[in-house]
Amino acid sequence: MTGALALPEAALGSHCPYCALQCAMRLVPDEQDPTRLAASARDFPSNRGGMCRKGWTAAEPLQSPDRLTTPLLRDRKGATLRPASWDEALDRVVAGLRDAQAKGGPDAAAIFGGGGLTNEKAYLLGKFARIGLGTRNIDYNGRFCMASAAAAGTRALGLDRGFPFPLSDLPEADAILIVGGNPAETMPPIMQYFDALKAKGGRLIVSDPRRTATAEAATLHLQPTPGTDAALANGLLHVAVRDRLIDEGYIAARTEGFEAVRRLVASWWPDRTERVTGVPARLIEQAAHMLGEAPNAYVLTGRGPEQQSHGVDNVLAFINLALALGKVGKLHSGWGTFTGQGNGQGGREHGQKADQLPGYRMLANPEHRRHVAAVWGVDPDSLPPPGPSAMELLAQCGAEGGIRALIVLGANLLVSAPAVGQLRERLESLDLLVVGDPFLSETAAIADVVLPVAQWAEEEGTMTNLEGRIILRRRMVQPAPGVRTDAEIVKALADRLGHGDRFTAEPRAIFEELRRASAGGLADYSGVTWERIAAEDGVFWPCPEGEAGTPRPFLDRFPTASGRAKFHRVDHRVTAEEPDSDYPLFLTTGRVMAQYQSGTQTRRVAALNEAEPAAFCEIHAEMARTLGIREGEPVRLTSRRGTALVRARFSRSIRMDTVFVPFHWGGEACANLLTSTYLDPVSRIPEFKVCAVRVEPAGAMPATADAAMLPAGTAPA
Ligand SMILES: Nc1nc2c(c(=O)[nH]1)N[C@H]1C(S)=C(S)[C@@H](COP(=O)(O)OP(=O)(O)OC[C@H]3O[C@@H](n4cnc5c(=O)[nH]c(N)nc54)[C@H](O)[C@@H]3O)O[C@H]1N2
Ligand SMILES: Nc1nc2c(c(=O)[nH]1)N[C@H]1C(S)=C(S)[C@@H](COP(=O)(O)OP(=O)(O)OC[C@H]3O[C@@H](n4cnc5c(=O)[nH]c(N)nc54)[C@H](O)[C@@H]3O)O[C@H]1N2
Ligand code: SF4
Ligand SMILES: [Mo]
Repeated sequence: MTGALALPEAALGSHCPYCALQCAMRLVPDEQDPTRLAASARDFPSNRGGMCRKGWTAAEPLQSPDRLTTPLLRDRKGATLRPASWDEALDRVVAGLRDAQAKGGPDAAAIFGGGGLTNEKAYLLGKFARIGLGTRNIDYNGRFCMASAAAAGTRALGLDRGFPFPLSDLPEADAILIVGGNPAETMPPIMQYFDALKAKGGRLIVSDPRRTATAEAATLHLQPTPGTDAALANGLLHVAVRDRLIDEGYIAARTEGFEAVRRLVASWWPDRTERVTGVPARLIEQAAHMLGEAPNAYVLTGRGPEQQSHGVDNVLAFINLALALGKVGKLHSGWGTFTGQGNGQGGREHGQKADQLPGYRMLANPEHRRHVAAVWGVDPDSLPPPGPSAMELLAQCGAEGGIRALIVLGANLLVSAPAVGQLRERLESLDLLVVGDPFLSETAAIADVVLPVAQWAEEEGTMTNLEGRIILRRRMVQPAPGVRTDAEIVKALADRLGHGDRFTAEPRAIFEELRRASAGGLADYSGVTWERIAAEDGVFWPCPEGEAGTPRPFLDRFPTASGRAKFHRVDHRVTAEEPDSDYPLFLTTGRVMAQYQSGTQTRRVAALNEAEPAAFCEIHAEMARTLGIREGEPVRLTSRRGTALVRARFSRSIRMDTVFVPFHWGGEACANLLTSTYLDPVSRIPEFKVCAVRVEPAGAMPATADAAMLPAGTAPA
């Protein structure tokens, strides 16, 4: 591919393929090598011309010699993958789906989607599962990501929208509390808003067990024990009540259920909160005052408190705090969550979630089923019931009477799901595993059929960013020869299954159908058109037909039955797996700036690999010394699930009882060999942020554990 191949629309630009900030950019000829394309930032209300290193290098995977350009087939288990034609591959998939359903019923076929897929593709996957396959088994990797925040937002405020305000509102506040989010590494251009806040005298408070780059930028850093977020929130609210920082007028006018919370937090005295969280009482009081005395303030949560076996409670506890201070549903104040994946927001609104139909309608609601069935032209009774969540779906793979055939589009489970050692066995025991991916990911490498899909800049569609702003992904280059879009794959499968007349692969036509299916739902997109998106720099949902869109949905009322926000009485509960004498340290996992998710894309970019070549274990230097570990040397981490090998990286600022491993690598360095499968009872999110490990010097390091960059055409270990 060369720069000359860019389509005319490339001049208008698109958005970065990675995180939910969706920085606006375009593809331009590379200055050093004009035969190649490079990414260039463009101005847009959310990123304001900013991009991070991943965005600047995002053109590289498009031009990678490593990308798949032909389907691959495995003739039998144990055989190697061989190239095949699209017809042969699709026929094999359909035969496998039919066979699985003949033996095990409709639910023996399953789909696993992704929060990086466009709205159109998320919609299509949900529709294909329900009326193409008739299975209830569909869920997606957003379950690993946004599920706790989504459940908490819905329960407390009546709506699940990551930031219910535009980013540009942030600096207008006087204080911001970030709980377990590290935007300095995960969404760097957002830092300009926090910098602007501080420049005008506002305060930034960060709660994170590590002294992250974000914590470095804060006015005040609280360093809680992993898994104690609800206790910290209750302690902060205790001080706010005691010192009369709460807004009784607001509580009376706009909320319900405060008295039970007031009684609960009465016993969360600062010294008790200090004993549970490890955060000094003095800092708890200081933080409560900074936030409570600010006329306007935001409380923002990230994956830290959310990816826990009580992630929903943690978020609800922080929403309680924001509500009691009178800070939600008014201009320049609020609660928000940093949505993660590129389309983490839209991907959870249009039906690839186990219990949902498009427009945030629910499969369990007869009224909702009728509406969507009418758009699809099917009998509402023919729609399957809600299915199991991601981890529960995966647990059924290959099990007796369970799932026999699984299609994965937009996820790399063998790096990103918890307890991957055990998961690998389950995926290998399927009759048919199909993976659609631009690259041979770790999961694709064990599939029976691998389908080469087009990349972001080769397709069009809409995405919904972390602000709830619906934006346009433009096609900027011709697809590489041999690849197909996910929508084309779904359409081809539907054709072969005899349902072709109900499906199209044309993104714009899918969007028109999505508009109708979502009309009247919570996530109403019926007033959104591609022309409006282009003309207005995006449109905020909900946007019913004929309306302007909703940048700030809670200003007048909350979309709950009573119109009021709801407090929830949530107490601290200990984490599912506390350290003990065999596994004495907390392991927490997360991200580094230069790598994205399972690394399928960013581990193929030279500059990113140079910056962050391999996984590591961040450990306090004092703790390392007592364990006989030397800086940069290999260490073995062991949990009840397995063992991982990475290099030690010393820190003087992480908690002594906690180590951190980023999860972007597979093989022996995969953090998810260690993590547990405990789930939150409501959101069913896995507890990625807390488990117990032992850390020891490992002696020699196998070469494979350091092999971050994958040479062309190789399957990762
Ligand atoms: N560079 C980069 N950027 C990304 C991504 C990426 O892979 N790479 N992924 C995108 C996606 S999908 C997501 S979901 C977002 C995630 O964005 P973030 O939520 O900002 O990222 P994480 O690193 O997962 O976790 C945030 C912080 O939680 C802290 N933490 C760990 N345990 C606890 C705890 O018990 N309590 C508290 N309060 N904090 C804790 C960790 O130390 C970590 O610094 O990033 C998006 N952006
Ligand atoms: N230990 C630990 N594990 C975690 C987390 C953590 O903090 N700690 N975070 C969790 C979170 S928040 C998330 S979001 C998940 C993400 O985990 P994954 O779902 O594994 O993330 P990605 O690497 O984005 O996987 C997307 C895959 O789809 C491919 N792909 C990209 N675009 C397309 C497309 O348009 N179509 C198709 N078919 N494929 C495409 C990519 O090449 C890649 O292989 O990881 C979770 N796992
Ligand atoms: S990865 Fe996120 S922050 Fe970085 S350029 Fe892309 S959209 Fe922007
Ligand atoms: Mo995520």
